Amino acid sequence: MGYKLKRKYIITFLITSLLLSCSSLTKKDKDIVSNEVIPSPNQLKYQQMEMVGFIHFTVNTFTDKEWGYGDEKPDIFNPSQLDAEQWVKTAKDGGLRELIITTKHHDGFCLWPSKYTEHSVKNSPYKEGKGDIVAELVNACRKHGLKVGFYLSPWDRNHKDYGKPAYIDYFRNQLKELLTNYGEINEIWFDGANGGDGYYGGANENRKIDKDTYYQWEQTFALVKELQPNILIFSDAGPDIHWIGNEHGFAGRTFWSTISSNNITIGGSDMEYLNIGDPKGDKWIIGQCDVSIRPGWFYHESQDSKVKSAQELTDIYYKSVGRNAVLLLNLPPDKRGLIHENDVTNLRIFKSIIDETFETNLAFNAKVTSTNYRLNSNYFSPGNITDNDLQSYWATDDSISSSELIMDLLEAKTFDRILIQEPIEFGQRISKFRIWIQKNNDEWEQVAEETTIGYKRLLRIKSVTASKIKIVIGESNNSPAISNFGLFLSSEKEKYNL
Ligand code: FUL
Repeated sequence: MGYKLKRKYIITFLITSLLLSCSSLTKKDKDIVSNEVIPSPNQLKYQQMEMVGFIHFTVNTFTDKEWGYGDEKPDIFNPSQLDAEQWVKTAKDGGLRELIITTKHHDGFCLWPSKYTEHSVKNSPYKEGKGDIVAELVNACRKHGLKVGFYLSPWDRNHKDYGKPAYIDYFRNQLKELLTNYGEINEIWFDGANGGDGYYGGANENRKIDKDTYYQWEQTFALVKELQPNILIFSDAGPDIHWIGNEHGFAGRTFWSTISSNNITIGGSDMEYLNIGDPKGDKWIIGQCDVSIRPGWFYHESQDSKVKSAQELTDIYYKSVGRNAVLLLNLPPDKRGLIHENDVTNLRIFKSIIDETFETNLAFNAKVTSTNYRLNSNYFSPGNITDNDLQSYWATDDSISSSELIMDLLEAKTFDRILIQEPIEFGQRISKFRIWIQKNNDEWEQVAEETTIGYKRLLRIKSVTASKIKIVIGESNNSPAISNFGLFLSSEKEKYNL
């Protein structure tokens, strides 16, 4: 009896300790969050996708224009070999995790058979008016595991009521169609172009709107969230994802995912402010870097030789994903309804550069020591940054705002790319850091000095060979934390144009 009782006692003791330690870990995590501005779970998932894509396609593809006037005849829209699966496979092979389609651009032509207008694919020769390109994209995305996003231009140069209250009803009716008939939609994209000249049902005039009052965005956003509770709304001022302030695909070298809601207005925000963010911001809004693989957003045959090279795309990657933002890369289908061969090739080479570069983390399992770690608990120990696991992280005690981590690689390694990630579920904190290396002697040499990190920071340095690395965190808004660190050697392909 004595033995059985003892065994029961030991098992109960072990289970209780396990439960206690689990709950105390959760408590530790909660404790570190404090009252900071943090991303929603959906924003976190979106940021982790890193790269998404745009499909710009409409009557402009056939008229060789960037902005259609709104008087285009639907019968010019006639792609001969449209294959949405080719778009999706191209995007997926290029590392893009979502595709956002221009369901309606400024010209007002709808890629789906909207029942609220005749200006759509239903009056085009495409599939004898029975086509629905939005549905084709959605189906292809579902089949290949990509998320879907819709671009719906608020400005409509075709509609007779644009500029009047009746147009807002039309716009919302279209939103209802798009957000109820195509299943779960991950993102809705509202651009900031706001009125000007257009066809407007034959009026052919200039119409100005008051960007602050006309669209009544608050109600429109509420409608969007009511129809799709998990959707993320993009505009140049959020509320979930914001424009980065340029169309080159570059986030600021300093970039905060927080921003102050008082300083942003849809269609009228300071572009530099959007490009840098604000460490004192009261809202977490993801920065999104939109850029086209070609000079234009729509396909133009004259630009077939001007497709961005794999090396240019790689540079954009470092200036977007590598600066704590999400890259939104546009791949415009041509008149056939296919993504052109040149775009497909360059995107594929770009992806191979990224894959080859980040294949082997030379800091994996490196021994790490730090001047401080929270509560001296293993849960927050510095070794968590070299375990290639985003869930585990190093953090300091609350009173600390600067700190040092030293990594011992155990042998000399050659690298030219550095990765650092903060566990942003606890907010974005670090505002100044430096990286030092130690070669074979005892001397430390500084190789980088930067400001923000956020979800992901990638640094390009000249190639060095070192056995010890030091991260010195100079300033932080709150006790610093790092989830991941990596050292890599860039792909040879990045160095020359293929
Ligand atoms: C802008 C539009 O005016 C461009 O044509 C393009 O669609 C870009 C992504 O957004 O606001």
